Amino acid sequence: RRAPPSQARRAEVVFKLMDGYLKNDSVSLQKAILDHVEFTVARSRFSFDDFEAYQALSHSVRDRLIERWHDTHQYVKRKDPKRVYFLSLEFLMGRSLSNSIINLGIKDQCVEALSQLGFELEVLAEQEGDAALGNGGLARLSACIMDSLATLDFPAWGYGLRYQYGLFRQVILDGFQHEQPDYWLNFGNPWEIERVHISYPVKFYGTVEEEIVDGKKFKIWVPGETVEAVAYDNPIPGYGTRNTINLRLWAAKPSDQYDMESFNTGDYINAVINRQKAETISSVLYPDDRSYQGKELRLKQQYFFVSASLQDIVRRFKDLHTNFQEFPDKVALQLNDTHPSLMIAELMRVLVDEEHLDWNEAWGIVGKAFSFTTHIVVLEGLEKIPVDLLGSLLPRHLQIIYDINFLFVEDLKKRFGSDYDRLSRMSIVEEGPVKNVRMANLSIVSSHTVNGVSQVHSQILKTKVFKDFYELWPEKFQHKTNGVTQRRWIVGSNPGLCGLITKWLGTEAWIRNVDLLLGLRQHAANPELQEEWRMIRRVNKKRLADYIEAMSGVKVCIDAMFDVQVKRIHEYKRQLLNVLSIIHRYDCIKNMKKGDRRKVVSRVCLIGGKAAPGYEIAKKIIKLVHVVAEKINNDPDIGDLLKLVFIPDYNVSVAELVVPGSDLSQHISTAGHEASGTSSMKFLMNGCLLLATADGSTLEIIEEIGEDNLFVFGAKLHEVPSLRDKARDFEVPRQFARVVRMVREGYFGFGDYFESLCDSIEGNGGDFYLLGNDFMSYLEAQAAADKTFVDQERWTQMSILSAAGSGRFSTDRTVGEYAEKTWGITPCKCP
Ligand code: CJB
Repeated sequence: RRAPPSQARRAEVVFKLMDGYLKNDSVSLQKAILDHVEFTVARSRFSFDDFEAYQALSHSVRDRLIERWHDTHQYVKRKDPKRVYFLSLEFLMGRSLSNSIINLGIKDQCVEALSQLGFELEVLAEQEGDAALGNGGLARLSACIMDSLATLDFPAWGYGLRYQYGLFRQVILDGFQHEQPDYWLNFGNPWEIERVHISYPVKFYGTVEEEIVDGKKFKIWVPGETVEAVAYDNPIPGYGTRNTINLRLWAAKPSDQYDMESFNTGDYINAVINRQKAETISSVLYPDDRSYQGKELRLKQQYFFVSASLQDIVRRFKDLHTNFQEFPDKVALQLNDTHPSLMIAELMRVLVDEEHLDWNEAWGIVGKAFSFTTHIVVLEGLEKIPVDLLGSLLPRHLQIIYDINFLFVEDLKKRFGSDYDRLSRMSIVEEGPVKNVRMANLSIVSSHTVNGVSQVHSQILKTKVFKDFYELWPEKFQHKTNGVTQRRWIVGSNPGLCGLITKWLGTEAWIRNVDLLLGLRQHAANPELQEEWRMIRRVNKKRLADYIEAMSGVKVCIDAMFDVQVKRIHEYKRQLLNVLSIIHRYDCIKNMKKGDRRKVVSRVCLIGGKAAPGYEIAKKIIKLVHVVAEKINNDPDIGDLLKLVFIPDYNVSVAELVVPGSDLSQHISTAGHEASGTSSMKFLMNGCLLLATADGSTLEIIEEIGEDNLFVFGAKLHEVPSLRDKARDFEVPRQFARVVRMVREGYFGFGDYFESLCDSIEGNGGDFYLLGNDFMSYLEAQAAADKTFVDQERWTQMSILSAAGSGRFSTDRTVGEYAEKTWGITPCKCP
């Protein structure tokens, strides 16, 4: 056999053949598209439809991403800086085509290349389905963070799971939510690269045994089942830089490793079928964003993700290093909530059982590597794993967690003596009828930093949820206010506003340096800017109105105020408060003298969001929106004064249409319940005014743009506990009692069905979320919004000031803070 050519010889050949990088002029792009039509999509160059054109364009764009992605990897590998690994079980990426084209800076060329072939970029972009591998805020935040990490040139990786079924499709039948599977890979996914050669075995079940190596005892885990994790890579391009980072998602495949026995039993067909079951591990995303406790499959998903990611990270580390003491100098492991927190026990297992480090040495490394972000505000929301379940699926990990806890509690005893209440609150293992591992406690004990996702959330963590831990380790606690990326949420989804901002700031630099948006403040009262601003907003409203009509059949007038609440349906987010106020508005209009109606500000109320499949109350809220909408929209007496429309199947790409077209958006959670909230930031960037409670990141928005520039209402955080205590004696306002009665008594039909919903806000000891209490101040805020809307100059000025003040809420700022204060990483820009 001939010897393979040396690297240098191969490079020589490649360079001789290569004509530089792929070109980005429109002719080169056109040729690339046609080649992909013919050879990738396997259709004739002379005849292909929109979907095939989308596929070919996506592959052409992907080729360009891959070049940059390779270069970034090679460069970062050579430089070997400390890298951050962002570990999240959920990424809500949405569509990739437009975002990639924008970040590569090739939009105009693509438009031109396509137009000569008879296609429109916007139409092709619509062909793409959403990658909805996440539930809500936490998952979308992960996606925005990836965009900022790439744009700011940070050496970073994202790790997640490649679910075959993303978040369910919401179908509304007769006003009720039904869940349909989202088999998003049906038509292929041009944005991922399958890496069949990058795969790792992941073990489950089995027993723990001892082995002796060089006279020392070590534990070894003998697994009962092994599945294979295969990597799927998703290049994430930065904007205005060549840096393109990787989001590696794992898919489960059957393993060949321990299969012989099952195939030798003679039942070949069943053996094949059983093997195939391995794939179920990564098959479906859990659709409830708050509770999956005690589910074996969920725990399997978590460990599958953790084990594969850590094997990959350790392999990369060992490529260049032999001494594990250097691990924390090269690796920052970011836990996005507790979902990946099993990695703590896994890293201990790898270091102690496989690498044969001392426990203390290993524990020192773990403590320097991990940082932990929690997105939960209330103690009851924290994740727990039943000890029995953990012990059967991951016997060695349970031992390790017990050992970590033993040493931790021993330390606590030295410090707090016999304060057993405190010890039992802080213990990683919760005693009780069902013993649980408290994943947040494990994460805090093992991480060097812990943070909340807004200022007030971080404060609540210190004073309530993790008070004991804060008293023990005040230096561990940090705060990092969330953000969103302006690349997707202005440049991509609101090109009109993007152009206008660039024109008035005289530069595009704000797309990378979003603080420059502050420059808009000085022009906020300028009538010329105001006029242009309103025109852009009108075009966006028209686009949204067309969508509403196409989807619901309801014609809406774009002169009306578009008033929007889109987010997951939760009692604490109080969509019910919104519906009740809409009923009140309807009732008031009905009871008005005809002449007075001229003063009514027309509203189009839009509500959208998914309810977790098992969340009955949330599903009833969706039905209520529908019955109320049915009544109002078909009342000839009301006409354009009020419309209510439910936006079905709310997702990232629907948000891209809704956000730029909204006048007013509502963020009305009971104070103390929204950790941060990020959709408010997208609306803010787009110049939509906020109607909000003083909760989560809204408090910081108020600080930034001033209370005069949004509509704030409702109980304050410090008032909530005493209001709850007094709830039984609280006399609800008659307006509130009246609208609840209308629902209860069947004014909109389905009275019986809504009884439990009404009880949740009126029953004995009910109204935990204080709807009755906040109702009047909510109506006042609504009235203030109406009054301001009539004064379009004032409204537009507030709108401009909102966008101008939104820079602080970019993930560029968030990520910069994490890099400096938590991860200890610096940019590594690929030349
Ligand atoms: N959040 O989306 C989720 N899922 C959870 O399981 C817990 C919290 C949300 O995370 C967002 C990102 O930090 C926050 O903005 C939001 O307030 C929180 O509810």
